[in-house]
Amino acid sequence: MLGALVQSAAKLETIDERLKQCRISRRSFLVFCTSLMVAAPYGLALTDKASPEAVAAVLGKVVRPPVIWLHFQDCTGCTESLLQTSHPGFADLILNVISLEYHETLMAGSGLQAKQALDEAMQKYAGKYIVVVEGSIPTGAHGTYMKTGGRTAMEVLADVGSKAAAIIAIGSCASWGGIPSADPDPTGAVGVADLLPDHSIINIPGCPPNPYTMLGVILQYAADGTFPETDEQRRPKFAFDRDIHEHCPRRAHFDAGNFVKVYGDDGHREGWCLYEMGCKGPDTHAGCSTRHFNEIPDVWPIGIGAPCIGCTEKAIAFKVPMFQVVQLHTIAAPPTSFAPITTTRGTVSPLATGLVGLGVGALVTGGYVASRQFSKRQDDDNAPGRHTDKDLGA
Ligand code: FSX
Ligand code: SF4
Ligand code: F3S
Repeated sequence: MLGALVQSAAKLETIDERLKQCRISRRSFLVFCTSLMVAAPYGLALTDKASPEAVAAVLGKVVRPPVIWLHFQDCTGCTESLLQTSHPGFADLILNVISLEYHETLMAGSGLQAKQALDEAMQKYAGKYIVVVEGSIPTGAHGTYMKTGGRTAMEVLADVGSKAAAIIAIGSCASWGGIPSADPDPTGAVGVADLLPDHSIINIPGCPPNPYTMLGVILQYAADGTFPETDEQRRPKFAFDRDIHEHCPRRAHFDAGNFVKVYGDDGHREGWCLYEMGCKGPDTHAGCSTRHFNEIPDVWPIGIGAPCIGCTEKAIAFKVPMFQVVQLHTIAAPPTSFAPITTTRGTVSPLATGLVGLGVGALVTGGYVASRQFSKRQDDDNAPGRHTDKDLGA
């Protein structure tokens, strides 16, 4: 594969010709490739080992897949988030990478005109188009909570989905029900896979999802007709295989026991850990902590001082109360459960730690920090409203 890439890279005139045929400028394509492809494993493999030109050579072969984009019970935040990207811009995506045949929010047509556009696209590209679904599907009262063109959302999905090559469920609503499915779930909201379990479906949850996850998935599909590897919830592993907590910039504060207690307190102003404010980062798989939104550093929930609400997790988002602390299943508990410490608070001198050398020094320093935390936590545990590990079942 790599050999083929390098060979193609040597023939840049051919790539240019191809790009010209597709009406894509080489510069925008390279910017597009390098900025976007780092998101997908496919892209990672390429950008890791090959030059941008080589990446462009592969992507020069892109056959723009026809896309039909359906809206059900949603807030349009998923489309909004995608519209805010600039590397590539949404225009690049829909003009150069995919062929957007139908999108209820963006299309100029409405009513009969829109219905005709949908019918024509389904007929022309039967078996070849991708359906992107945004929003949950109401199933209560036989689906009568939502109708478009006289058909329920369930009927529209069954019809459009039946002739699709693949379906991308974008956002938590389309993935499993999202906000509309929150208790008491009056409309019986479900996700796409609940209704079409045997279809080729990839879920990109998030409320809204990170646009680069969506772009990475679409670009891989456009490049070679495959989807990235997914986990048991059909989420692409490249974006959902780690939890937020693993790469959170506030993790050092978690480990040191520095927790925000109230919004606006000194810890909050200092950027301390939001665990005690209900942050679901330790139990939430998503890439937000490393891939911020809309190319602006720190634009993601924790980056702006709000706890993660676990919007990508079916079992958490809109089910677990916002301020409830999560149990720590897979990671070390906060410092209270470190091994017993024998040093007393404040007794380890810098001179002593210097004398015993680096390795032992690290241990002692760890013990010192932990002992401080231990006594600090004991104080805190007695504070009104404090959750202890015992309360949490840890
Ligand atoms: Fe749902 Fe999309 Fe949440 Fe909104 O439209 S995933 S409510 S941010 O954006 O469907
Ligand atoms: Fe970051 Fe939340 Fe983990 Fe604290 S609990 S380190 S804020 S992910
Ligand atoms: Fe959602 Fe948490 Fe990321 S709320 S956007 S998964 S930080």
